[in-house]
Amino acid sequence: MDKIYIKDLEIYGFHGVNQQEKDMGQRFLVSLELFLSLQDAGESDDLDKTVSYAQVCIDIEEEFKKEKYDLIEKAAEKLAEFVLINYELVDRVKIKIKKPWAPIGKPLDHVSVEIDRKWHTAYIAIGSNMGDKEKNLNSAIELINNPDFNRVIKVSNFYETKPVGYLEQEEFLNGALEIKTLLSPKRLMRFLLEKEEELKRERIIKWGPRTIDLDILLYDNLITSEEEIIIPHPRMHERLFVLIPLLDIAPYVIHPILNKRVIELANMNSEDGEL
Ligand code: PH2
Ligand code: MG
Ligand code: MG
Repeated sequence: MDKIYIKDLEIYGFHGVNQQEKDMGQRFLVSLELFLSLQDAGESDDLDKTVSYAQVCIDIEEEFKKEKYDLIEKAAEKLAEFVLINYELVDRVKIKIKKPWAPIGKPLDHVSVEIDRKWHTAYIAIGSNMGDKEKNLNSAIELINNPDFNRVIKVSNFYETKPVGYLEQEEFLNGALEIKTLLSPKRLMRFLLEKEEELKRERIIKWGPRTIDLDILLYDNLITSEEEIIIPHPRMHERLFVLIPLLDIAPYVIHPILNKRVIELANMNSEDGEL
């Protein structure tokens, strides 16, 4: 991937655990690696096709001085978020913050932290079979599209589906979303659980009626083996109520364990399945 480097931008800031650092401030050196394709700009010689490093320096300085954090870890995290949210062409960023004059009374060249952050692509299944189902799905989509860290990119059609598993319940309305997210899988899962709570989901019967169910299906090409968060979703490949909506928005996306496209998984199920 192409990159723009900004090395050791000097910024006077006020981050530090010691009160003296917050009061007096000190010089920091901030380095960035912006990952973006430079090919269009290289061909056209047009600044609008890339990111102005001059503008990044101005913006980064302002952002860095806005708050006084205890930790350079926090300052780095905030800068990474700022860059990914405000520069649409940048999909990954590395931020390094050096503190060459940290007041620790020891001779050292500098202390520093470096972090590497990017937009991830995730697919989410949404379902409801209580109350105003369509309204529940639309409310969930609105809540998921949190501008601080998520972007809903694609929304499937909604499909009425017969309950699978526990049968004595109303029909479902099911859909699927493609999102870009800055959240890790665990944080994304926690975030979705919070949104389920907000939409008053009550967990009474396993696989039973619910106002809203939000499940992570895929997250980049990630394969996890933890029990709390299993990705890809362990049953997605055998559920038409997941695959049919997913087919609308991601027919050629590949299931990283089965190594099959969504369209192939849907075909494998549709011979005997019904929606
Ligand atoms: N969700 C379940 C169990 N059964 N059936 C349909 N049709 N749609 C669902 O979303 C669904 C289900 C567990 O999450
Ligand atoms: Mg579910
Ligand atoms: Mg669920």
